[in-house]
Amino acid sequence: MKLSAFQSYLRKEKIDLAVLFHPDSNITYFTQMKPSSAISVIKPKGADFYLSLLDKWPQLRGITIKKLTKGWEKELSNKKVKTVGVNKSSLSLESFEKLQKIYPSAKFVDIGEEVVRIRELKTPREIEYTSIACQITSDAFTALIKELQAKRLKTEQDVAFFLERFMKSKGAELAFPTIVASGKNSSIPHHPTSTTELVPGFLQLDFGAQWKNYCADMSRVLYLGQPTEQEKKMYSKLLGVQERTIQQATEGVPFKKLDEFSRKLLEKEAKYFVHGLGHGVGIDIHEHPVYGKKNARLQKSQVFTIEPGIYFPNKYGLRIEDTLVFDGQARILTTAPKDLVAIDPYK
Ligand SMILES: [Mn+2]
Repeated sequence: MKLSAFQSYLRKEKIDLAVLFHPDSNITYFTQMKPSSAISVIKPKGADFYLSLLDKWPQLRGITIKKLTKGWEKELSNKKVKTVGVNKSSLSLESFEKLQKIYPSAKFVDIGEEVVRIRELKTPREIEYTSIACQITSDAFTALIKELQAKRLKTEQDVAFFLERFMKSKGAELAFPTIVASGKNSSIPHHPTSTTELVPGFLQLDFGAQWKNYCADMSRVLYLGQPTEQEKKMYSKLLGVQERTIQQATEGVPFKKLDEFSRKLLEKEAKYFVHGLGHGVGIDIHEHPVYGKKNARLQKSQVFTIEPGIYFPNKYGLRIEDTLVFDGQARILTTAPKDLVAIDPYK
């Protein structure tokens, strides 16, 4: 993607080269592939990406692909190099110690923060890939409703398999392990999908497709059986909070403000909102913008989620989540309907 933007940063900061080790999603960002193993050496001019023979080598402008051999340390070794960029948040101590031997005169600086800043603003192509991932995710949800109405699914795992099979059959990968939580299980935000039979009550879903390495993230809620008035009220309150928070997503608004706004609207239920309002989405399911960070503001070309949730211990939980892009206004990419659908009768 924006390799040249990163290279101008290296020039400006007088960094001789930056070395990235697999696994590091920045390698996927620059190569648009997921290698089995890789070392990337990016210089102010040019870049060498060492890949193994296990993967198909991509053809990339401005990047020379070389074979990753056992002798890579020798090949890279250079006593003259003065400044080496590394990604602190992903580099292992083992790899770092190797780098110290390869570049004995170098000082090491973190370039991770800069790549994060570059990745935070998506190109039109990245937005296109994310939109496709979100469309497949939304379509899977619509198909699921029909499948549940036909009573073909018995367990949480059945539901997860249905969604995953649907998304994969469209050529997508999964952005993260699908969460399906039936009844009381929904009170745990990250409930591990199990072989538990579906029970009457709320059915919480949190899932996403991945299209050409770009993730979608969506949460929806269904109801098996007939919801009580109280349950309906709680659902529509949360949906109102989610929609009104999206309306506040205007240019330059601090993400912290959006988070506070949604908590205010939740009133006495705010204490059951046990996680942040959302996160950036891209190659990583969680990336920048990070809402808790000071000065994190909504900008054009960011892709992000809005996902308020409330979790009543031992009763049930609800979370409604969309992936959005900001292009002057907040546009919802996960277009699946949000009105509560009750699937009845359901035992
Ligand atoms: Mn999310």
